[in-house]
Parts: sequence; structure tokens; C-alpha cells
Amino acid sequence: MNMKLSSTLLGAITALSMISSANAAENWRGWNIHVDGYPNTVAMDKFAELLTEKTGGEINLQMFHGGTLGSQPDAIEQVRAGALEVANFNLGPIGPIAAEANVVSLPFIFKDVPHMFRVLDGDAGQAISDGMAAKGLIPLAWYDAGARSFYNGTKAINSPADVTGLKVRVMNNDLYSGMIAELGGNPSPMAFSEVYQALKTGVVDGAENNWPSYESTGHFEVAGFYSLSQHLIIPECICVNADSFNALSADMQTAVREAATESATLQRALWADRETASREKVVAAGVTLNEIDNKLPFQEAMAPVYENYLAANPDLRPLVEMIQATE
Ligand code: GTR
Repeated sequence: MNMKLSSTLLGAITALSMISSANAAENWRGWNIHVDGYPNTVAMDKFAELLTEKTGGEINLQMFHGGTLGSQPDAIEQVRAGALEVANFNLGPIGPIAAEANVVSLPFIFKDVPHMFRVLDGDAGQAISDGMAAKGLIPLAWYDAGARSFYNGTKAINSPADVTGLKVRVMNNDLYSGMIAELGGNPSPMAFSEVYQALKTGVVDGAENNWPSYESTGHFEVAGFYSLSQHLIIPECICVNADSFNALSADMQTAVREAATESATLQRALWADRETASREKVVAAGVTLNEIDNKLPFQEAMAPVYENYLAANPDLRPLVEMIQATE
């Protein structure tokens, strides 16, 4: 082959490979509900950065923060349908779609956050992941969302009776509505973005969330009594559309998982700091922090939530028992 021909050939091959790698590059879009500076927002941005780095630019993720692409239940459907590829979701609103994932929404199922992560790292976590994947959402890594407690604008909550008659906002999930009803309250499922206004105008009396969300949303400004019931410890995921993930080569899948794992390590560290900072901030702003000495009455009052759930989903009893038996 003469020099001229071979250099022409080489040029053609180079051009072709450039075209095919340009075709291979994927542009993903990601959803996140939280504001700038929130641990999850920072960690999702890190995930995007790591994705580009670890896939050699084959996957580029553009993040949309602050719930700008829709409410969480909407975004869950969008990721399942492939209209969005990635998101940071709380498992609460995923429960109604993936039955296995709903076990994490049973009140007091986890002893504490480290227990939750031990469960997620074991067989129960695998069963939850498989259940989600079967519904089109693959969890790549788990984020910390601390524990959720009650807050309202008028009084400290010390016992279930204190919730009686209160209208309490919950996330979209019948388990949470049942939980409030068992305490004698009126549950009001509502999108996260609407809660501030609802608290302010008295559409609801109270809500429940972790320290960072109570603070970042400004809910503490309009509902100044925070009572440490810690009745729900719900994990969050970086979730990816199953078809998008499954279509990747094994190497790319590994790169994506590594990026997610590193993002989660960062999120958990940022979370620990933010929990303290948020608590300190709201207390300094005048919030009444109420420790609940005895949480057993709450557990007992919420026990029918388990019974009803297991009666409706008898096949999930082994999973619930596996979680309860995890040290
Ligand atoms: C936050 C969680 C959000 C959302 C929100 C809510 O703690 O991070 O994903 O679920 O609670 O209460 O709607």
C-alpha cells in the first residue's frame, strides 16, 4: 500500500471512529428535589462530574435541581418511562410502585441509620433493589436521609394523643396516611413544594421531616415546634432508568456504579454535618426542640400499620422479618 493511500485510509478510520464515539456519547438528564448547597444536591453534582470522568466522556449528565422538572411522584414516573435517566429519590414515594421497597416505610422498622445501611448492604437490600429494578428503577447507591420527626406551629408532641385532630402533611404513600390516622390525626398527602404555603396558611397544622429538610425549606419559620419522634428512617437512592443502564457495556455499568458509590460516600459525610448545622440553625432561630422520652407509645399506636400491610402483602413478611432480625 502506498503512503498516500494508507494515510487517506488512516484519516478515514480516524474520522469514522470519531463519528462512532460521538454517537456513543449519551446525554442524560437528572432530577433532584433539593436546593443548592443541600448535601444531595452537592452529591448529585459530584455524581455528574464523576460520570463524565469515569466513562471517558461517554455519559454526560445534566442535573436539574430544586424539583424544577416536576414533583417527586411525577419524576419517578419519568425515570421509569425513560423521559429522564437519573434521579435522587426518597424511597417513600417509590413504595406504592415497588412493593418490596415499601418495607422501608414501615414506622420504626430500622433501629437507627447505621442499622438501615447494614440492612441495605445485605440480602434484604438486594430484595429491595430487585423489586425496584423490576419496576424500571435501578438503585445504584444509597443516600442518608436521617430520621423524620413531627413538627407543627402550636405545640410539642409528646404522645400519640398530641397528634389527635391535627392535620399532618405526609408524602404520597398510603402507609404514611395510615400511620397518621392510627394516631388520630388527619393525613394530608401533598407535594414537597406545597408544604411551606400549606403550613403558613393553616391548610395543614404540621408535617414530618428530617432536620436538613425542615431547615432548607423554611418550614421551621412557620412551624416552630419540632418533636423528636424519629418514627421513619427512609433511605434515598441514586436511581437510574433500567433500560438505559442495561443497554450499557459491562465496563460502562461498572463506571456508573463507581461514580454512584463515590457520590454516596460524599453525601453521607455532608449529611452528618448538615444534620448538626440545620438543628443548630433552627434552634438559634427560635424553634422549640422537644425530646420525646418514651417513643414506645408511638410504636404501639403505629403497630396496626404493620398488621394491615402484612395482611395485604403476606409474601413480604419474610422480608420484614429479615430486616427486624438484622443486627
Ligand atoms: C425529604 C426528601 C425528599 C422528599 C421530602 C418530602 O427529606 O429528601 O426527597 O421526599 O423529604 O417530604 O417530600
